[in-house]
Formats: sequence, C-alpha cells, structure tokens
Amino acid sequence: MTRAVDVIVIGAGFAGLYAIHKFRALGLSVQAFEAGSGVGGTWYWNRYPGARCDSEMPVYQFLFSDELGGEWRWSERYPSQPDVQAYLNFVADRLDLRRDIGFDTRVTALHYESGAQRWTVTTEQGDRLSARYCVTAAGCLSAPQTPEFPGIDSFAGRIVYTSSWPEEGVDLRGKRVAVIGTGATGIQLIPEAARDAAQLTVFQRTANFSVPARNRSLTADEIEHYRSSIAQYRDVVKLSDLGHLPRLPGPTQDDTDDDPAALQSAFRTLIDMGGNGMLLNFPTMVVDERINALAADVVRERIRAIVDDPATAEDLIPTDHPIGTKRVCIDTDYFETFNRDNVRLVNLRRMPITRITQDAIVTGDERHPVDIIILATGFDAVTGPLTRIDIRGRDGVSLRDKWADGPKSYLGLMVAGFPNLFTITGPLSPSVFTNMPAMIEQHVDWIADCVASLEREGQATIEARADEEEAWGRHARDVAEQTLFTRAASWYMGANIDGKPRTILPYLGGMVAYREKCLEAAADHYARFELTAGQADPSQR
Ligand code: NA7
Repeated sequence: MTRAVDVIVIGAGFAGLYAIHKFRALGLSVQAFEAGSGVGGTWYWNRYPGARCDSEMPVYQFLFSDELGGEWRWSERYPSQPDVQAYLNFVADRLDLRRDIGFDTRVTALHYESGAQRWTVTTEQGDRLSARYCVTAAGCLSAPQTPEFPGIDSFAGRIVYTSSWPEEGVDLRGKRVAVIGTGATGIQLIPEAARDAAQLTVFQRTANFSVPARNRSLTADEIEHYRSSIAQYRDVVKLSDLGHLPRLPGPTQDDTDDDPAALQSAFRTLIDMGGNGMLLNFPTMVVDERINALAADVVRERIRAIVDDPATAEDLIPTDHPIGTKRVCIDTDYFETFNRDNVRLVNLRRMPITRITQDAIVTGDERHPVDIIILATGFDAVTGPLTRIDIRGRDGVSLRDKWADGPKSYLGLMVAGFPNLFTITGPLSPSVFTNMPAMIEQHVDWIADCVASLEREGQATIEARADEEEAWGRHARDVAEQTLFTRAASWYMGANIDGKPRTILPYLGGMVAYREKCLEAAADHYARFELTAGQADPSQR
C-alpha cells in the first residue's frame, strides 16, 4: 500500500530541516527522506580532513529564529565540518525534526499522477509514499562526479572519495598518497594530507585562485555578540546580494579613486585580512575586465612569493579564467604546502593521466607509485541531484528530458509541467552564487507562503507557466552574459561534466533583486502561475 502525507521533502541538510519545520508549522503532515544515516546533507558526506565552511560567521547558520541562534555558540571564524554537522544535529533535536525523517533512504523516482493530483515517491528500498506537495532539498553539490580513469578497477590500493569520506577516517600515515583535483575540496584537504602522508602527489588539471582564510578562534565577546544578535544579522543579510554581510571591514571601491595602484593595494589588504573580502567589497570584479585582471595579478604575485620552486609556482598560477568566475578558494597554507619535501605537483595539462595500474598512476611515460588515491573531482552541480532521480511530471514528461538542453525553471523554484513540485536552491536561483543558508531560508519561506495560500484559497495545484519560465531563463542568461562568468569552463556553467549543456546554472542577479522578483511572482494570488481550483482527493489528506 502507498502511504499518504501532505508534503514529501527530499534531503535533510539545511534546506530539508528548515522545510520540515515550516510545513509542520502549517499543520501539514511531512515525510522527509535522507540518503545519509544522519542529518547534515553536504556536511554529513564531505567529512574529509580540512573540510571547512568558506562563508564566515555569523552568517553561515539559520537566522530565522532568535531562540535557536541564541542557544548555539560558534567557536571559529569559519566553522569546520564537525562544527556545522554538530549544529545541524542540534537544530534537528531542538526542533524535534528526526521523527519525520527516514534515514538511509535514497529516493529513486518521483512521479506525478494527474488524475489524483499527487506525487508518488519511490525509494531504493522500494517504499512508496504519495503526497500533494513535493519539495526537493537535495542540495547543489551532492551528486559526485567519479571519473573513470582507464585501469582504475585494477588498482590494488585504496580509493577514497572526498564526497563520501569514511566516518572512521583514513589513516594516511606512512603512505604514498595521491590527490586528484584541486578545487575548493582538494585545496582544503591537501595541506592536511601532506602532514600525515609519507609522500603526497597532487594531480592538478586546472590551477585555481585561492586566498588565505586566516581562520581563528572567535573571542568570547564575538561569540556572545553573534549569539545575541541573530535578529540584527537577519536584517543585514537581506541587504546583501550574496546573502552575506554586505561588505567586510576594509577598503572598498570608493576608497580607490579607480586608480590601479590603489586598487591593487586594496586587494592586498583584503587578502591579508583573510577570506572573500575582494568579492564582497569589489562586486564589479566579476563584471569589469580591468579590475578583474588587477585582482588576479595580486593573487598571482602572492603565489610566486610563497612557493619556493619557480617552476612549481608557475604551474600553480591560474591563467585560464577570470578570478571569481570559478569559486575563489579560501585556504590554510595551501601554496605553502608545495614547499614541503614530501609534496610534489603533477601538472596534468602538460601530461594527462593515461591509466591507473595496480600500484601507480601513470601520466605519459611516468609512473607515480601510490598506496591511496583520493578523488576530489567535484560534482554534477545544481542539476545533477535532481536529474539523477527519475522525476516525471504531467503526461509522464521526464525532468531529465526537459532539461536535456539546459535547465528550465521559473525563479529556480518551479518547473512548468511539474505541478506542486518545489525545488529549493534549484537551477537558475541564486543558490551556489550566494551564502546557502540565507538562500535556503528565502526559498523555504516563499514556498511555505505559497502552500499556505493554496490551502487557504482552496487551490489544488500550482505550476510555473511556460512563458514565465522561458522569460526567466532568458533573463538569467542575459544577466550572466553581462558578467565574466561565461568565460570560465566552470561547474557554474556545467562545463565540468562531459556532455552537460554549457549554460549558467545559478542566477547571478543578486539576492536583493531576486527577493523582489519572488515577491512580484507571489503578487495577485500567484497570477504568474497556473492554478487549479479544488482540493486534491480529500480522502487522502
Ligand atoms: P570542483 O571545484 O569541481 O573541483 C574538482 C577538481 O577536480 C578540479 O580541480 C577538476 O579539474 C578536477 N577534476 C575533475 N575531473 C578530473 C579528471 N578527470 N582528471 C583530473 N582532474 C579532474 O569541486 P570541489 O569539490 O573541489 O568544490 C566544489 C564546491 O564545493 C566548491 O566550489 C565549494 O563551493 C564547495 P578542472 O578544474 O575540471 O580542470
């Protein structure tokens, strides 16, 4: 028999947890499914050494509740993976969310039945559940990319993915370790792995821009201030295009008179302060080629100053994309790590990996003997978590087919042909371009308001209109064209996955404008959507 509830939520990370809480508050019955054995989503899976948030406190947390925020004390400027996971466990306990979450349960299919106006979800275990509303909270970076290097199956040592790092850890001591991938993940992991491994070989395909985090413990005053100022930061974040603090202390564009030397001096100051101040204080950096080039040069000069071996330094210097159009990594001693005797960089642009043997990675004629291979090779970002589920809307149309040439969505929230399916941080929403908890709160609040309105007004379904969906896609692409993002072969553009259409995945117009668009879409009783009157099969409520 298929059980029935009001709302199905897929995922129990930041998005899923808040969604369960909000729908319960509307008096609806909720069932969430989570593939992991615990809450946390991305913070549950990505527990590799060095995993740390690159948004800083106090904004990387829920800000919807003064009480909740007031009970939690953060300890570092950038929270570590164990800290974020502990926080999300605290939230789940404090709001009593676990009783509505089915753990170790991966959703495989989600089908809409037009007659009943209900969604039926099927899990890997074969369970079936039906609901009037379905909300995906599956994350943007949760579908790992696992490259098939020739011969990888013959490797006799251990292969570990950063995206599903074993809970008990991996003992790297005395081992010859390879890390493939130098994105944000590799850049966090590599300094940690170098400390333990006998020999660490880093396989780099593309050099990345990275700036120091300058992570530190928070002072007692800061901890108390952050704990007691949730309401203040809730308001502050709403004024920020990146869902962050609107700017960090330090110089801004107004302080530079647009003078190149002053601009570069400002970038040096912001980099020395640690973190992503460059992007927050100089948002034009990702639009204005000249400013971008000045910023990139400052980061390049820093790499040359840190890395002792000039040839290694040149290999580590990014040259193929404007700074900021791929995630600028926030590191602790990343470039310094290449001065260690036990660390070697292999530039795959010069010679790619040709195969993996029983005990080595081979690039051209060179064998690199290894005991452990760590894959930090990224994700089928933003769309992957949804297209890996067999989602079928009205008339059996599959989401995978609908998105074959690139994602289509109205506001990143709803897809035409998929009634009552809401996608938290879906493609063409600001999602990964912004601070995720802030984005998630905005989305969940909007969805909950929408569902409350349907319930109140006696509407059975809501669905994105095809013309609005089309217009939003065009707008998102137009905005992207005005930036430098389209010049990078990044996962923001779908470029890291073979065969994935190359098109912008997040909306780059900023959260302030985006919030406005969402409010406009909800105006006049959701006039920009298709609505169907009547309650769907009340016997199943
Ligand atoms: P990223 O940023 O996608 O990085 C993946 C890395 O793996 C990147 O250096 C890739 O090189 C490399 N890669 C991927 N496939 C291969 C193959 N086949 N051979 C060699 N190297 C490969 O993912 P992360 O997990 O580091 O970061 C994702 C986000 O998580 C991050 O932006 C933060 O928001 C948190 P490439 O650049 O494609 O040449």
